[in-house]
Amino acid sequence: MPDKKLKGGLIGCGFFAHNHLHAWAEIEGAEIAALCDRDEKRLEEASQKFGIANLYTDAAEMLASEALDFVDIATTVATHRPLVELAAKKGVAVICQKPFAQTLEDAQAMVNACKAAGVPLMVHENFRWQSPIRAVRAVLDAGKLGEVFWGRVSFRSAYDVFSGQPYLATEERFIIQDLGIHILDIARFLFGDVTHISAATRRVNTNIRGEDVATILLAHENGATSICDCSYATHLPEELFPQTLVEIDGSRGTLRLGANYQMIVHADGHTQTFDVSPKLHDWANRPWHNIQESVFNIERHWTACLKGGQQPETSGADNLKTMALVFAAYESAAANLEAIDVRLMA
Ligand code: NAD
Ligand code: 89V
Repeated sequence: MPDKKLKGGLIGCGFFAHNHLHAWAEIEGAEIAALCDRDEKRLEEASQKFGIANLYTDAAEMLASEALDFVDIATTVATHRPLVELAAKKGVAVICQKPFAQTLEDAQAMVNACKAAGVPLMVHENFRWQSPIRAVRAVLDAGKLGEVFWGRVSFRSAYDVFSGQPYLATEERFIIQDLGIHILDIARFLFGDVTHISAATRRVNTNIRGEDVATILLAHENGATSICDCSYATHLPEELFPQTLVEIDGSRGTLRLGANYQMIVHADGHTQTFDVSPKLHDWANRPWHNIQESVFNIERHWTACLKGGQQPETSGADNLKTMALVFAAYESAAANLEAIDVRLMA
């Protein structure tokens, strides 16, 4: 007999949730059985597009009426804590979009609430689930580069993210909280946890409120040093949005994940080039397909973890460490690049 499908409820049917819904429709072991959005128009649009009939404008009502195995929260950050705590109270497992929280206190409270309720909690931190980033990690795991001593994770673009996500232009904090968070998480994923961080930020685009450029230096527990740099003010001859580029130097060789998903590994005197392009799902659209594929990958991971009783890779507890980097980066930038000891935070 085939495994019973897990039943999920999606909260927040906005811009990015459509990617969640497309990906869920392809996940074998799970289905979205109900939708919730306090905006009826958005709720109706998603219902029509994805053929989901159980609709709610109130998350508490959805949780009271539906027998759900999990909720997938795709609202913006201000609503994460009340929604996560609501699901925990009902004993329902939770996926929560990034940025998980606006303060470390809120993030810790959500982790505590889910732990006390005994429900799994995963943060939808999907960039590390992009297949080019997994390919980089596989090279490291194979030990091909020897001891890694330096890395760079870089995202530089002038793509107009504000038309799809207008809130990004009006928040006091922008690039580190929205995008740098992914880049910092990739640095943790590739080079390990961090002891100290320094950052400088700048706002180039005067039409937005927050910073749109950040340069961040990380000292990792294993002695490696990395740079995370991100910009939405960088006009390149070829616009690479939303590609993350990676450089790694190790004692036996180097790795470069360059433009258009070309990965070059030079180790022990031999050079190999790999095309690590992401899969283009039927529903995906370029240039977003890299991110869209990672949504499918992280949802599949969640489904396997929930069925198998394992902790997801980007559990709430794990994400506290990424959140600590975000807050420490802002603290450092406000104090003119002062080095912050992040071990004292998470
Ligand atoms: P959005 O504003 O377009 O959509 C959010 C939706 O949530 C809205 O329709 C709103 O009405 C609804 N909502 C808000 N509070 C609610 C509540 N209490 N109950 C029910 N519905 C509620 O935002 P978006 O651009 O889709 O972003 C959502 C989240 O996804 C953000 O946290 C953003 O950072 C994140 N995001 C992640 C990625 C990624 O790759 N991981 C990409 C884009 C956006
Ligand atoms: O991934 C994100 O959170 C998006 C984008 C890639 C546009 O920054 O907001």
